[in-house]
Amino acid sequence: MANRILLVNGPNLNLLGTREPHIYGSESLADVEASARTAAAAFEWEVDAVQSNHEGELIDAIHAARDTAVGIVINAGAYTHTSIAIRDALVAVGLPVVEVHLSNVHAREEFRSHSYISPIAACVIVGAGVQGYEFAVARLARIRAQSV
Ligand code: CA2
Repeated sequence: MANRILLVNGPNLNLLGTREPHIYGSESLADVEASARTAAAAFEWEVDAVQSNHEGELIDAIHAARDTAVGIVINAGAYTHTSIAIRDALVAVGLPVVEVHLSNVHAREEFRSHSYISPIAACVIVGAGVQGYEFAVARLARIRAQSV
């Protein structure tokens, strides 16, 4: 059985650590991915990590996970608030989804409080910074353990 999870990071998250540290912290995308890999290793999982600024590339990665992964951790960035296509892709693959946001989106502009992903996610984690990705991996592991 698959022992991999897909970690998806959306637009502009490649810039993590370079600007707006008061909102997103000072850690880089590489740090985020390393944290997720460390958390996943505790469950003997590996992480396939993708970051893209292009909606279609994110959708292609989600589709590919259908045959390779047991779950998806996703921070879709601003596509969270706009993309029915990413939501549909997540539903189509049928894997458990944990949605993560570094910042507390509910304490920011009103448009960030709406997510197309949250209604189809098994869990939503906001405002925990990079640690949120570790929580997300642990949550996926619990969901997985309860489903087998
Ligand atoms: O809080 C989050 O994780 C967000 O998903 C981040 C998105 C934002 O559009 C969502 O509303 C909340 C934006 C990521 C932008 O990342 C940057 C990092 C450093 C410098 C500039 C942008």
